[in-house]
Amino acid sequence: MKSGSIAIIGRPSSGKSTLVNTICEGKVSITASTPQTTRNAIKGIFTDQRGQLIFTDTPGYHIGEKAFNKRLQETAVTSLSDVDAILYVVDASRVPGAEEVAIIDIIRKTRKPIVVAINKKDLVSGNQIDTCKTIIASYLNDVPIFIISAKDDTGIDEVLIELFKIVPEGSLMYSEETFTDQPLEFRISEIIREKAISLVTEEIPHAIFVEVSDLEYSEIEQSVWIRAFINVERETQKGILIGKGGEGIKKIRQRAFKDIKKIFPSLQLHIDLRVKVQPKWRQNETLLGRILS
Ligand SMILES: Nc1nc2c(ncn2[C@@H]2O[C@H](COP(=O)(O)OP(=O)(O)OP(=O)(O)O)[C@@H](O)[C@H]2O)c(=O)[nH]1
Ligand SMILES: [Mg+2]
Repeated sequence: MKSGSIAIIGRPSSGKSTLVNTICEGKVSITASTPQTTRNAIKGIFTDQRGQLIFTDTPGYHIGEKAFNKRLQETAVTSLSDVDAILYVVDASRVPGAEEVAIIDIIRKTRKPIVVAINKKDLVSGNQIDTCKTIIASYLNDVPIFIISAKDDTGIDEVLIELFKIVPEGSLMYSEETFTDQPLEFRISEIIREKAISLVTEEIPHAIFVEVSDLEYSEIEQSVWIRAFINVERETQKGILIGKGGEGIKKIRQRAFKDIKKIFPSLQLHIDLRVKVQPKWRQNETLLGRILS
């Protein structure tokens, strides 16, 4: 039996979280078309007869000087230190640039086994894939490269075969049914953030963070009661999220309700969602420490 850990790293929006969800067959990590969606190191667990692969999804590696970006970078890089292998996800639909070079430099320095997955095969031409592969291979010539679509679940079996070759013999770290180890409050807050992000554009997705303030079970009523705050940086952003006549917040609540219900299928679910303004939270080191830990 094999058992090991793998960090997934790559540029923002390359499809890391989509890939971890496809592999682990569950909603491990939220996804969005806007970059810098993932903000924490998030574990997704895959188990079959071969053994167990424990993936860490990381924030997209983005070169930036702001405190917020630096913390995300740090989370991604720190995740590389404790793993048996690194799965580097490259977006085939974008020409490799400075960020790829920076990532390649970092992962090479770890001296850990690297596997490359060039993603979004479904989006691009064969030529584009070849160009991308040639560029990546010129930097990482001794590394296996696979072409996949995380969205369509193609090419991923080959990646798993390669990863199982690399990880050591060992016993299962998690039970077979476990696909993530995230605390419940965190999972719920992330689902709500995903639904809020999907309603807004430009800078607003980055200005959102969600906190669950109450989570109460009632044995008698067989129910769970959740109160959560969607925090934004400005009054105008609050207005946009709430929407005309509360339409926006209603949509977020309905969409989040559907996903959160899957976590509590047999309980009655109550969700109380509020929007709050936390000016400049991305510059507040104490808050960042709490949110991005
Ligand atoms: N067409 C296509 N789209 C994909 C594929 N994989 C991911 N996407 C899309 O790419 C966008 C980004 O996906 P994510 O999984 O959130 O990317 P990420 O690398 O986790 O992004 P960050 O967390 O911001 O670093 C989403 O709109 C996904 O639906 C794929 O294989 N094909
Ligand atoms: Mg992500």
